[in-house]
Amino acid sequence: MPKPLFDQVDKVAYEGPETDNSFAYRHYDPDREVLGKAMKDHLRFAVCYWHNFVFLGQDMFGGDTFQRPWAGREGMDVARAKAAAAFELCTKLDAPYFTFHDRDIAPEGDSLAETNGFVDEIVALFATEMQRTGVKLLWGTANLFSHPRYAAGAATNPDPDVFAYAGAQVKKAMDVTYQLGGENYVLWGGREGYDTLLNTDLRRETEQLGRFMQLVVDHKHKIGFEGTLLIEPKPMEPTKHQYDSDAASVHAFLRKFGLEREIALNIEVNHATLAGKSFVHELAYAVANDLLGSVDVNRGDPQNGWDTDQFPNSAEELTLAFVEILRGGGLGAGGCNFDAKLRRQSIDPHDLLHAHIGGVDTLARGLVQAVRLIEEGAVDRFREERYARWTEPLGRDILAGKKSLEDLAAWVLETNLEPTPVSGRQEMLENLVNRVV
Ligand code: XUL
Ligand code: CO
Repeated sequence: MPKPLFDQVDKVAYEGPETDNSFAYRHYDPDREVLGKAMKDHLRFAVCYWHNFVFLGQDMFGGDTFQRPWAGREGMDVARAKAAAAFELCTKLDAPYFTFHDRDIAPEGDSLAETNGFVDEIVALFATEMQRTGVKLLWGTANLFSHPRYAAGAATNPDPDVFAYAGAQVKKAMDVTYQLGGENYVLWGGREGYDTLLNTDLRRETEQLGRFMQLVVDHKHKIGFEGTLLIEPKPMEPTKHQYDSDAASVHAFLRKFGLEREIALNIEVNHATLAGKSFVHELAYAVANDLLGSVDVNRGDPQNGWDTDQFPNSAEELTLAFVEILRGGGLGAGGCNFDAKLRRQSIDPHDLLHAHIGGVDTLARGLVQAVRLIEEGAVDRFREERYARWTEPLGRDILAGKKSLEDLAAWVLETNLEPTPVSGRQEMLENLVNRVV
């Protein structure tokens, strides 16, 4: 039995908003019924492997800072120690799910065969731990961005050998995700983009990416994986421009290759803001186009423009997010994956507990407040009334394709039509939101 990493805590439990215990949930009450469903089944939150067990606090100006038993060490012993810590963190947080990249869980060997062997060993350990603890896999994914072979992209690489290698890696990552009962499989195209158009054939690279996605879809059906395939949009970083920029660009890509019924979206907060959009916009776009699969929850910092991947702490932002998610019928087989990392000075392992506790409580508050806003009904009623005239004959006929521009021109001239402006009432609606947050 390895020594516990979080030795000050046995279990984080719900103690209510008044508790002074910083290792307790104040809002996340897993079995509390919300809209006829347990809170834990709305949130389906996940602990990610990479930020918690791989990242050690380095930034572009300095090396590792975190106090971890594996700092400065590598190899399979370290991989086993990280797996033990991962299941310790999940069980202590009562997290129903975890997520990982293939290269988070085991080191690269001298050949793909050796690397796959390392992956298999840790996957077998995961299977035992999942059985023992009841923690489940929300999604798996492949890291197609860290190794130097992917510097010019994976599927979009000018060299088909790299495409082949990426294909082999994704096949393995999908196979083990399926083996572990993963509920989704995520594709984030970290280096599928360009740093300069001077060396980039954009048309060709897009075709390559489309072919790659089709191969992923084919493999899913071949192995009988029933989980959802998800693309995670992000506009840049590490590339200057990433093809999967935002929900709308991924939608256009999916339609171009006829994949819009095969692949959904994993929307990440800080990727949305990096794209100059809001999280709630990206969710609304996904919901409006039946593409919402799952979410990566985190936040950026309003003062800098990059992907800081901080733990979410704005209940207001998450309230509006949950309004969209609930409008779309909830997250289904998706969940809320904490794609978030500690700050460089938060060096104690227990900071991982504080970070997740705050994040989970913020999600819980967002959910409850969204339900309050929906149940109060005034915002939805206002929205509905705003469009009510589209259910009258003129609106209905326009949408049904029964009116040409000539018909409309004749109607306007005949009736001397002059539309009456009405207020959009933005401030009043904002006041309604402020009543619940
Ligand atoms: C990177 C990012 C990834 C994906 C999975 O910004 O969000 O960790 O979530 O590859
Ligand atoms: Co992410």
